[in-house]
Amino acid sequence: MKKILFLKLLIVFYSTILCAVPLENGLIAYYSFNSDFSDDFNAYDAVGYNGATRASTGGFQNSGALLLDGSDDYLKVSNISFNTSTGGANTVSFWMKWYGGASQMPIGFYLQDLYLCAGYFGFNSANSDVTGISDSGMANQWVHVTAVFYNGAPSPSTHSLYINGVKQTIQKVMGSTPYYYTMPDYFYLGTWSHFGYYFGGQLDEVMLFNRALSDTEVSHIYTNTPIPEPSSLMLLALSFSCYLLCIKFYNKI
Ligand SMILES: [Ca+2]
Ligand SMILES: [Ca+2]
Repeated sequence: MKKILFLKLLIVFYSTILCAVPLENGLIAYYSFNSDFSDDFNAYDAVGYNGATRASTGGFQNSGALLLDGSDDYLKVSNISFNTSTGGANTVSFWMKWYGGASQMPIGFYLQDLYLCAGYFGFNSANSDVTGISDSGMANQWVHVTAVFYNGAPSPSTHSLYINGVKQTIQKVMGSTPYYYTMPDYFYLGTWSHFGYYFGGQLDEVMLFNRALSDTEVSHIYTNTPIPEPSSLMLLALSFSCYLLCIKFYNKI
């Protein structure tokens, strides 16, 4: 009886720890903007330009967010490794408070980006194109965005866009035939490789993954806590050590 109770407690304890483990499979970089522009998961720290700053409140759990003026502010991250394999994909996830300005890019890579233009929001590939949705209801409020960039030209059959955790029905709503560009080894927040189209508003909890996320994973990110600080990762390591010790102890009961 004593053994069974102990085993049950052990299972509950370890299950709790495991459930607290966030989504880290394929995570490349994570920016909480809670104190600066550093990468909270890896070492791909961002550099701000032209006055890019932080809002001390706002964003996820009012923890502070990136603030861009819509005139020339942007952030750049260099020497980052995206998935460039055939059939592969990269995913970006973030909270966005867009101030409603025309023709703006919250995130851009080479000539592929997310574009707010002419009443639409979605994937752009430098051909005056948008594969996406209406931007109705998106201005001046916090909206959670997840975009899956498949390694190919933007298409409703390969790319995915989620708003507040819900997969959207995207279509080519603007422009000519989308192009495909290989993912570069950098990205921008607030513009793209050719500059301009500066985003005015706030961004928070920016996460980049080197794979396509599932619907369930996107929902998890939307509703769940952010990636833990290193201290939480240490807690996980300690819990595993505890687990091993408990097993040793259990064998002596
Ligand atoms: Ca934050
Ligand atoms: Ca500025």
